[in-house]
Amino acid sequence: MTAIEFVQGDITRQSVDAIVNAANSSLLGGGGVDGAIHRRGGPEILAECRKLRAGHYGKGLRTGQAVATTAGRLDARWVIHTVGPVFSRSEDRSELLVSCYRESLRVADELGARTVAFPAVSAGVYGWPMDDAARIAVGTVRDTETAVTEARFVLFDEQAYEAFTAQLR
Ligand code: AR6
Repeated sequence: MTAIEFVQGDITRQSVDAIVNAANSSLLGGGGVDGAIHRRGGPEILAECRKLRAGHYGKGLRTGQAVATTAGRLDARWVIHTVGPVFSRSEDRSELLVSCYRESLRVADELGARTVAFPAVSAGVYGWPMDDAARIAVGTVRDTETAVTEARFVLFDEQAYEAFTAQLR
């Protein structure tokens, strides 16, 4: 059984086995959560991302996939980078967002991570409406079989926190 927790705050301040990053397919950093993780985690994370790009991920990480690196100076063992879909009104991309959470949990299981912090993937720069992002995130984690014992959603602001907690009410 995975316990689902909600926290309003900064994901880079969490003490967990793995922190999920809302990355982009370049794996080379960006704004939002991604920028914050690389800033606080330090250059070790980017160095490992560059190695991934030089190896198996030469074309980048595909949308909906996930891959782990060190967590550098963060209070975690791993960062699991996943690439959310850009929201589209004309095309239903929700299966790709479902995949981000499933794949992140699969990678967490491979690593042996038991506590995992998630941001609201795709709900910032990528434009996904928060209520729908919350529904997909919580529903997918709840319905995925995993050895992770705690999935902690870390929401940056009150609106996001409210949208996520509403899913379990
Ligand atoms: N802790 C927790 N949540 C945060 C933090 C933080 N420190 N900072 C922002 N958020 P986003 P995306 C929230 O844009 O939509 C990057 O440039 C934020 O308020 O980080 O998947 C990447 O490189 C929002 O609710 O991710 C990609 O290019 C949520 O995290 C692109 O943005 C996700 O916002 C990915 O866009």
